[in-house]
Amino acid sequence: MSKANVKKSALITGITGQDGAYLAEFLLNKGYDVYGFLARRGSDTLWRLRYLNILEDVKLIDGDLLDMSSIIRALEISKADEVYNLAAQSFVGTSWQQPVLTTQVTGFSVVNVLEAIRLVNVKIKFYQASTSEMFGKTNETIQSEDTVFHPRSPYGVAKMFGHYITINYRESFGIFGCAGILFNHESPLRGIEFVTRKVTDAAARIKYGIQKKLYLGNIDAQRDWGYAKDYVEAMWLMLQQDAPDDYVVATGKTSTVREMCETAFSYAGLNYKDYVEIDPKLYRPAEVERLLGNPAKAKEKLGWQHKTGMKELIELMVEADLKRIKNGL
Ligand code: NDP
Ligand code: GDR
Repeated sequence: MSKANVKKSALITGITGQDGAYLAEFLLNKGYDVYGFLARRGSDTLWRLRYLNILEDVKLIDGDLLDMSSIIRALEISKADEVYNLAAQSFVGTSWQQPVLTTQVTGFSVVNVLEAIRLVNVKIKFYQASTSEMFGKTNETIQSEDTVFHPRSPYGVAKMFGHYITINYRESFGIFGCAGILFNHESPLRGIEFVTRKVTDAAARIKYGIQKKLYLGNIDAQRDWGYAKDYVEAMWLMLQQDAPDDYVVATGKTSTVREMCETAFSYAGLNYKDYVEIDPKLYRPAEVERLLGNPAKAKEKLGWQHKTGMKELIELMVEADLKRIKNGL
């Protein structure tokens, strides 16, 4: 078999998460052997892989990002050409309740993966899931790769470590490491604790009369929301370039949580003002008020562009939640 015909192998950490599941589906469709790094939990975490009907197609390897030996083992078993490091404690709110764990898992463990790559095979290409949360309290109205970071949460600070250690291993050891600075991206597979899914789930429950009110925190916060399914393609594209680099991935449009609620509830035939109440306990100790990404570099260099805007995204999420609740799930 010629080199071009050899199947590529990818290892995804965080395969049970929203992005991990969509990326696994995307890479399987590209003909990859897909390995997933699976943390041991007390309960089942495979529902997203089942939802996409790919559980049988991915190969799962037990491991935890905090245990470098398990990462080395996973690299050896998978013989990965590409590693996508998506695992993290990714909920910003929890990062104030569990700052040490968040620092270790979301931040320090990135160096575990990079060290494992350096030891096993420096030719493995590496994707790090960086985030717009690193911009935090920014003065720039639109954020790009050149915008100064000012993270506002332990999560954002931990992600900055992951970001810079990726750049450092690229500059120190020539590792093909890319950091994707992704803005918020959502889907029907989004965890229920994140605001979009909390809202779309509530709109569907209220529609079916099984919930009365929806309590939210700061609904004036603005986010640049895109569709996770679009965004995983950008991750892959970064690792297919001639040289490693870092890219902002965003839609270039921002909306308030309030506008997102309006979209979700009106799709369900409801007025959000009749149901949404503010609970001050849901305000964060330090908020990221406004995020808006400039995806020009990703467009120019990767040929990547978002396909799904906020309205279409939220509507497809409400549709999925309505269907799920109707089916008693
Ligand atoms: P999720 O929270 O849905 O998924 C996180 C994944 O990390 C889960 O598979 C989880 O496993 C796994 N994980 C957590 N701790 C460990 C550990 N110690 N060892 C191994 N695996 C672990 O996140 P998303 O899919 O939304 O995001 C993917 C990545 O992208 C994250 O790093 C996130 O911070 C980042 N990001 C996300 C954005 C978004 O808008 N979605 C935007 C920018 C960046 P388990 O299921 O067992 O808990
Ligand atoms: P974020 O997403 O913090 O941007 O991080 P989240 O959906 O949690 O919050 C977005 C904004 O909504 C405001 N908000 C609420 N948020 C939640 N979760 N619940 C509420 O009730 C509520 N009310 C208002 C928040 O204050 C915030 O301003 C996500 C995660 O996926 C990160 O891992 C990722 O890095 C960033 O997106 C980009």
